[in-house]
Amino acid sequence: MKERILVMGASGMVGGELVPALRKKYGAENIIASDIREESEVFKGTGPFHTLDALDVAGTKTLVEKEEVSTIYMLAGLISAGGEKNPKLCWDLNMGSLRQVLDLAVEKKLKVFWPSSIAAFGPTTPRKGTPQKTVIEPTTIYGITKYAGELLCQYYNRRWGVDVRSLRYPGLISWKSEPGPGTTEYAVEIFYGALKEKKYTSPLSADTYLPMMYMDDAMAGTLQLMEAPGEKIKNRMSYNFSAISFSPVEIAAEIKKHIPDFKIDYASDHRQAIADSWPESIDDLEARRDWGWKHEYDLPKMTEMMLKNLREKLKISI
Ligand code: AKB
Repeated sequence: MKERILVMGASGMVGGELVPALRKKYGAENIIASDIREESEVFKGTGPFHTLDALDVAGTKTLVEKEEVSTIYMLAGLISAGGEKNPKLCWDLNMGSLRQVLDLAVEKKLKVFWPSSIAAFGPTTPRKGTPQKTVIEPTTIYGITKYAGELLCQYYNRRWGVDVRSLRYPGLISWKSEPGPGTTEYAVEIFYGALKEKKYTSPLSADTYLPMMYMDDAMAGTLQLMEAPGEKIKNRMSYNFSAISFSPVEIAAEIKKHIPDFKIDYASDHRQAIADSWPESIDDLEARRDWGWKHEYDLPKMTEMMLKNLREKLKISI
């Protein structure tokens, strides 16, 4: 059967990479992007786009029927720092959009991808090499929606056989779209600071380690998960998904190898407490074992790619 894919919440950082990757793989006309926001400049004009509120149950159903959609990637939602500013909206949007997509998946036999996050973990989780199954007591509203959402995915799979698949994304590092209001996003902002002003003030302390991944790896892993035969997907909550782990001082040192006069200073803000509640590194053995996940980008390779691509995008020659 021909894949017809709807990407909801497509104008954010993940959609900016996922939509072009899916269009390349399955043909532009088969990938329908939607968002309540404007169409992302990254993929504008490269295929179908519809303005859609991810909470609009009737509108989503009409679009799915009209476009004969077989798979939904549900990316809409508020992330950590943005969620703390508006906890009610974070809960309503993150849970409501997932729930309506899962209900539609039951009715229309759709396949679903939904991203969870390392934010599902909390301060009582072991912080180094966090295992797949462990204590999970998130303290941010975003993390609470992620853990509740994981359980909801598993419930819909067990109860109605919905083919829903999920990854616990670490901090994703991408040059194509602007970063959203998150915590790991400092590791994207730092490149803009380095190239535009040769300086950056980190909102996290020098030694705050967090799990991170270059976006090309994240997209490769996401497509690999979605294409894996159903019997290989042993986990219907969300897979631990990991590549690298570094601190602000380490990424700054890596950037300095390319821009020797780059300077970093530190002024921890509200994001520090969020980061301190999350793991430093993740054990993703089950993803590697079940469906063959492996990453390609380490810190030096990711830094090189970010600087090269952002220099071209921002037309900066340093
Ligand atoms: C955030 O920092 O809020 C996100 C995430 C790790 O889910 N990037």
